[in-house]
Amino acid sequence: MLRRIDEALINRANQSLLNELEADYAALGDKLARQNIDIEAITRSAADFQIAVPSWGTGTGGTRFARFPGTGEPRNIFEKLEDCAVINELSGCTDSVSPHFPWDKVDDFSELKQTADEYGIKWVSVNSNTFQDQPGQEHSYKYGSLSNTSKEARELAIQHNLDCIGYGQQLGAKSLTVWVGDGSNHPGQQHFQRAFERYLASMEQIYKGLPDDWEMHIEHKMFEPAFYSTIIQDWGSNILAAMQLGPKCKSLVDLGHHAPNTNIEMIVSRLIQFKKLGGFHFNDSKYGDDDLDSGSLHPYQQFLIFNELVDAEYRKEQDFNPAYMLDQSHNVTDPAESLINSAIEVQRSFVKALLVNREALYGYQEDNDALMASLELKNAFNLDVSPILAMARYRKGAAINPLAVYRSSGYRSKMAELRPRDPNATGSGIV
Ligand SMILES: [Mn+2]
Repeated sequence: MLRRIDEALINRANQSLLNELEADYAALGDKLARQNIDIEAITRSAADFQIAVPSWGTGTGGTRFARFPGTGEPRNIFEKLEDCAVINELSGCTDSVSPHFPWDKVDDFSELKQTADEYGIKWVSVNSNTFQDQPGQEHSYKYGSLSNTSKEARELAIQHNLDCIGYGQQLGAKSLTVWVGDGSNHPGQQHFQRAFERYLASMEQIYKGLPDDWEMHIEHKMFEPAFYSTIIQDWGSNILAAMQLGPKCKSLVDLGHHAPNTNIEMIVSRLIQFKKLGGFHFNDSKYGDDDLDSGSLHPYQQFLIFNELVDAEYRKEQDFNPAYMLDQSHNVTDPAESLINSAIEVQRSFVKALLVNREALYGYQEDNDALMASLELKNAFNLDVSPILAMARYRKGAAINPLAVYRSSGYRSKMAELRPRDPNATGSGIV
């Protein structure tokens, strides 16, 4: 097993914090026991919770205005994988990576898979990129990809998605996430129905190329890079497309891809009900697709989403297995630090949702007791579950205080020496 962070460093740091953690954990355990909640069961669930890291999130993101790269950033997928291993070793809850092609394309996928295996990292959903032209590309995506009026451009986009499935198969992935930047900037520019028909016809070709045990996830986004209309602008178009394409096609919810104040948890409920929830891109936002760190602004919204997810698990909903992934753009922080912190913030929402007394909540709902129903949720949200998260990490050999260990390891400054910046490097964290 390959490692990036010295186990002895983690162990030393953990030993210095263990007494304090055990005391906090025991106190929380007593408190939960009074509510008939077994803290050990919650801690086991916390330890099982895993969220994927996006390969593109390991580098500094950027805006339309500028990108301010940090030092020691990964320059290729092998180096991104190294940083993902660091994030997992410290957080204990990110054992998979989601790659993006062609950014992460390599000549030898078996070498990439083997390296990931040695780090104990799995590959999950592969992402296609038809929102920018590649050097020398014959048919441009300027006016769209899968919905382009040009048959040649559409075929190029279809083939790229089929190629992505092939790369993913070599890595052991089981799903393809399709987000397209297709849309229009002017009223009248595009015939809505014809464009959607072209998109669906293209997606049918990709769907036919899915292996039997694969899923295809469609990601909706209401604006950007097209600012008047987008082809899959919201969950309505998304679920329509997913229903049209077939049972292996599901919808993916990126939290930032909605208008401010949208009731995302209710969208999640609808997708669960119709067996169309494929997965998530977690992030947070204030105004638009800001791609801010998960839970940094709206932790209650994130909790309410997990309330729906845990409820579906509690009800043993059939065919319910959404993929969890972060999708953030880190502009002013060390991406590894943000990803560690964000993964834990998502795990925190999951754990808090486990504390809700489902039967009590159903009772309040049946009795139309609005206040007690909302307090059942709010009381779970208000409880500090940090000792559970820290204990889950400690028992897995991860860090009780991951950020402190990361900083004391000097990882980034070591990488700054080993990874001199490539002046031609591009790529932002916006997806
Ligand atoms: Mn996304």
